[in-house]
Amino acid sequence: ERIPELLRAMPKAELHIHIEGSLEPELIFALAQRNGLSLPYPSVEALRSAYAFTNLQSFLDIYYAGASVLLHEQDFYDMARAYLVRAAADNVLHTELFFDPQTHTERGVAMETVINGLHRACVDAKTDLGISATLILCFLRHLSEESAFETLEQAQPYLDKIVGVGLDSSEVGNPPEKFARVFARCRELGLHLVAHAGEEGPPAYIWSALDVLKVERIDHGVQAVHDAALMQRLAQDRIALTVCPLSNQKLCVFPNLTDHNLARLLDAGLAATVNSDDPAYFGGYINDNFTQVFAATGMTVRHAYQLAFNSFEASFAGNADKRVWE
Ligand code: ES4
Ligand code: ZN
Repeated sequence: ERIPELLRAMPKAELHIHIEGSLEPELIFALAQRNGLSLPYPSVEALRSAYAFTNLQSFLDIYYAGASVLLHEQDFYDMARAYLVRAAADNVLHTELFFDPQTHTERGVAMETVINGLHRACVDAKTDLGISATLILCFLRHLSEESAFETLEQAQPYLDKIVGVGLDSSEVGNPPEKFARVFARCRELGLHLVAHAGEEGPPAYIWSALDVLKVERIDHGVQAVHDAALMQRLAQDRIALTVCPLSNQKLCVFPNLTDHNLARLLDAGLAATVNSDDPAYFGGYINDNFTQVFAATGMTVRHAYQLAFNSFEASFAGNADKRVWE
């Protein structure tokens, strides 16, 4: 009664949301119709009922298929706008949106189309929703280093519209080392760096995200509990983990939400945060992630305060925004 209300009303930052993963089935169908595309599902209900996943790859296959309805700048705007309206309703004050340009450029959609649509939604959100929103370009780790470099090249004219870069998609078999040179170049360009690591992959991938890629935050990172020295490193350096409880449950990282290790990470002094990952696919937005993981694991008001604090501390928002939040 009291804790769910606190969790909903609490100001928060969302740092791990794939904007393509916010595409609801209704919007997928509306965009398909608007763009004259036919989908391999007869209805919204049929598409939603296909959302039963056994691991990360089984989700990614359907997630990339859903994103194929995005063709025009307005499509990217409408997708981001819908998410930002929803986030504002959850008392999100600041958010950093991941986007996967290679999913679109490989289909012939221009980088300019993707970034301009998403960026315009971010600008409008500040004005009429009072929410600050920035963009993080993610490289798809199942594709080559060469493709990542080509993507960075295509994004070069728009770097003023991007706060950082990330690394996502199929983790196991695609270790951080594969992108060492791309991340070194991004670092020289002054971009912030994050990477998915330790979602399904081993603690070794978290170590190399930190020491080879030199990332500032780890996306997921829940496998860190299997390595005591890594836990100490993450706590000591206050490396944030952007944890996504419902994602972990739906992709069978933790078979049951009651098994989730979020409280254990916080109690070990790690800077964990709560995020929605792909809310249209995993059954909930950020407040659903908060209320469900708290209910399942018996977390406390102190945990809630710590998670809200961590989200702002770990954000890449500038000092101007941070002063307003104080
Ligand atoms: C993702 Cl849950 C997850 N993991 C890795 N890559 C992703 N892209 C979108 N969602
Ligand atoms: Zn993710």
